[in-house]
Amino acid sequence: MAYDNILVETRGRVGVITLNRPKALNALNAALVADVGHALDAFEANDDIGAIVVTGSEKAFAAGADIKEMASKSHMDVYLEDFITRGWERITVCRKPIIAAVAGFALGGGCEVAMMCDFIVCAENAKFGQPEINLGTIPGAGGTQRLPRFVGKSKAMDMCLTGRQMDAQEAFQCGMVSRVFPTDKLMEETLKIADQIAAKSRPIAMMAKEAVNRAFETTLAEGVRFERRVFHSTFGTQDQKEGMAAFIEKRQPQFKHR
Ligand code: DAK
Repeated sequence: MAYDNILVETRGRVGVITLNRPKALNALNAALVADVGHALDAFEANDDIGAIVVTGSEKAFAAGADIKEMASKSHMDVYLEDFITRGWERITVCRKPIIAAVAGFALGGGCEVAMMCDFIVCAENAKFGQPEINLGTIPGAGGTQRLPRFVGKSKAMDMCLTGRQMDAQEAFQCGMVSRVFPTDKLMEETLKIADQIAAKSRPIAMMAKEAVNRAFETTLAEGVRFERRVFHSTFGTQDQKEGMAAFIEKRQPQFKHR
């Protein structure tokens, strides 16, 4: 299917969504967010897809929600229509592993979308920020909640209160991103990571993702109990039998994704 605001392609077992509103630095309007949701639904339904990458252009992952779309709305407009809430958190309920590959600006809603993914890798030219305070508002898609979980309270406060941008090196040092690549190698390197993940057992990768994400939503004791139950359940899969047999027989596993 063709979309107006994103490009969608399949690279082996990896689904790639490229945000594509170049004239607006990929500002996230309602139509773009709906396109992303639709593409994610399709990748989730496709058994041949084991991992998903969300990326933008070399200049911008996304420069935030579309300011021109929201500037004139009143409080009653945004409250009554539950402004742009629908669709925005679609990434967070994606069950397959999803990587944000960020080059250029990831600001406001752009930074929030990246943080909704399972992890972020970035190019050397990446810039992260929550500049909403400069517009007289605050982050609205999880920035005040996910940023402290990524980088800790001090830096999250610094970012949300000053609206400043953080470069790739700082993002790497504080744990915002897991890896930094030369800008022209970002997609090549991200696809290698996504390929690696997509080659694992799909249900087991989904379980691992669910377990890590649980760490951010519960106590340590509950999280460890959850992990234990999921760990036990992996022994009910064909892929655990295959994975361990392959190790013992000194060969590569042939996962059946069951
Ligand atoms: N919205 C609309 N258009 C944007 C845009 C944005 N966020 N960012 C850039 N553009 C447009 C510019 O207006 C310009 O268009 P023309 O004037 O040429 O028509 C074009 O993109 C190129 O931008 P610049 O000329 O400004 O390019 P520069 O390289 O000089 O500067 C920049 C790049 C990224 C530093 C600058 O464009 C900038 O500061 N952009 C705004 C960044 C920002 O403030 N982002 C936060 C927006 S607020 C929610 C969900 C999400 C949100 C809230 C609620 N719910 C679910 C409830 C999110 C809110 C936000 O993200």
